[in-house]
Amino acid sequence: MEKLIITAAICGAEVTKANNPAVPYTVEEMVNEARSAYNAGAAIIHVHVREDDGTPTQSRERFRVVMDAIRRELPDVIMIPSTGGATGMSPEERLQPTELFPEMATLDCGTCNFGDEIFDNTMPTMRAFGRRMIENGIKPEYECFEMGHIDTILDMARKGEVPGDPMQFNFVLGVKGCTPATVQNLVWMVNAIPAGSTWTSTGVGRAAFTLAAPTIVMGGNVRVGFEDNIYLSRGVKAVSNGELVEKVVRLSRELGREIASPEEARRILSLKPLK
Ligand code: KMH
Ligand code: ZN
Repeated sequence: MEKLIITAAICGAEVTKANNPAVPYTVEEMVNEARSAYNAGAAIIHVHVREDDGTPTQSRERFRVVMDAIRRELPDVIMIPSTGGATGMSPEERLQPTELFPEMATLDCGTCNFGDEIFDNTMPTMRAFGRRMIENGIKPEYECFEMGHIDTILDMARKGEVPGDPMQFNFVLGVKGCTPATVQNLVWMVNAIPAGSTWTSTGVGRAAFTLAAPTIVMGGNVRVGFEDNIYLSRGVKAVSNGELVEKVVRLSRELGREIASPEEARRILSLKPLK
């Protein structure tokens, strides 16, 4: 089995300092949180950006400033900027980070409920995102919130509308209104992707670690971070993203699986090596 790739989703678009004061907004806070996650064992940072007051934004310039600052501090880390942004943003707004030619970016695989909101990903939107990623040489991380999202994206890959083999999936389970974070659902989703694909699971809320454990054993990769969960354990808020990553590292080592460095993660994900 390959080593475990850990992704830290350090801030997301929805969670606020009112939920957990450690949620980063400013460039300096983003860098500090990225560093804490990296030092704990994360090879990948999933990047959302905020204005200094916490308002979610997809501004290309804000992404440039934040990603450059993280890059200066962590020269080899893999960054996956979000093209999901926050619910209600337009496709054009959401696409801005792809203008920075990141090595990867998220591509959300269908419309779904998202708590009280609707996360809108129509077929034309997804085709536009796929075209952009093909043109700009960006490897998508296919975010699947629902079981049907897998079929949708596999059909698009067959038609050449999104980048194909080898595909990297992220099964984001436990969003209110979407596929629940159960082991049965995870197994179903893993069985639905083509051989040779890589995959990550993200357990939202209290499922953060109960989904991580089976994922580690099954050979998948794990995402944790404030975007998905602000608690280290029941009733105990995490003081940093690093603390959440450390817990995954502990679980993985107990289960006999070592942690991938960014260089190892690049090989596992079929990304170009840095040098
Ligand atoms: N904030 C969610 C509505 C992504 O990064 O691609 C969508 C999201 C997915 O976070
Ligand atoms: Zn995200």
